[in-house]
Amino acid sequence: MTIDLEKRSGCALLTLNRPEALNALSFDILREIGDAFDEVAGWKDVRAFLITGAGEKAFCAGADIKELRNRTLTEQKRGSEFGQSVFGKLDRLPIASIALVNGYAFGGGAELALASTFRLAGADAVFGLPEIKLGLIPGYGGTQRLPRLIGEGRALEIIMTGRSVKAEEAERIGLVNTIADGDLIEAGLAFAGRFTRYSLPALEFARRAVQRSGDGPLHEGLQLEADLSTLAYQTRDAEEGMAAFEEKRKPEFGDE
Ligand code: CO8
Repeated sequence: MTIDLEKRSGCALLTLNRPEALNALSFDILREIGDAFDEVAGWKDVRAFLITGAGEKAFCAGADIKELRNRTLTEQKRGSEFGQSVFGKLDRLPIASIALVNGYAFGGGAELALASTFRLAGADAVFGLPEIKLGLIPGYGGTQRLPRLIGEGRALEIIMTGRSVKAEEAERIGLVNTIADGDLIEAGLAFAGRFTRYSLPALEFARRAVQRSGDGPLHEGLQLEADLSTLAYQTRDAEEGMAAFEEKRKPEFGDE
């Protein structure tokens, strides 16, 4: 196995564990990541999903370049679609995911972080989509998720120059939510603690509505918002939340 999957303080924690290759995404590790996402989807007792990379140097240095060579076009296309489908599983999880980016997040590694709900950077984090330097372009979602996050102009500049983005700039342009001091896993658990006390259905509906905001026409997004806010309204948690407000007490959400 080249990943570790465990539970930590009410969260799922996945560690890419191939530090000798800077956690590069071989086909095997991608498959393991996909299986881990499926497994976590069935865990009822976790409220957020943290993803990190083993070793001091890298979150993940991208697709395994040594494996990329000598592929047929069909293999290449399937490879790209496979990586996209693995990272796409994060969107469909009932819980939010947080990429804890230590060191390099390049290529497919940056794309894994982009597919996560939130990104926390260590002070040493460096992002990049350097595929252009290999004569390639991003293939695991980077051309679609980066512009949605930071805008087309900045995304084009980063993708077409292949330049690196350090933690401070990443925070300034909205590529990461925040820079964390100290132990990144502790920081990730603390970050998760800022929302995991709320009702899981409400958190999921909010995430789904916001994630669709860049996808289509405004009127469709507004319809989805109306539908999901009505679903949230029908939960016991909404009843409890509004009752607790009136009774001037803290709500006790039961995730239903
Ligand atoms: N793939 C395979 N091995 C890697 C990768 C990688 N992406 N990155 C690092 N490694 C290996 C190195 O080969 C080296 O192994 P060895 O010791 O056996 O030579 C080991 O990890 C340590 O790396 P370095 O010695 O290079 O470490 P440095 O600190 O000198 O440099 C860097 C760190 C700057 C991160 C450097 O390793 C680097 O530039 N790596 C490549 C980054 C990159 O270009 N990533 C993008 C890859 S392409 C991609 O992600 C998407 C392609 C399109 C998808 C298509 C789908 C099929």
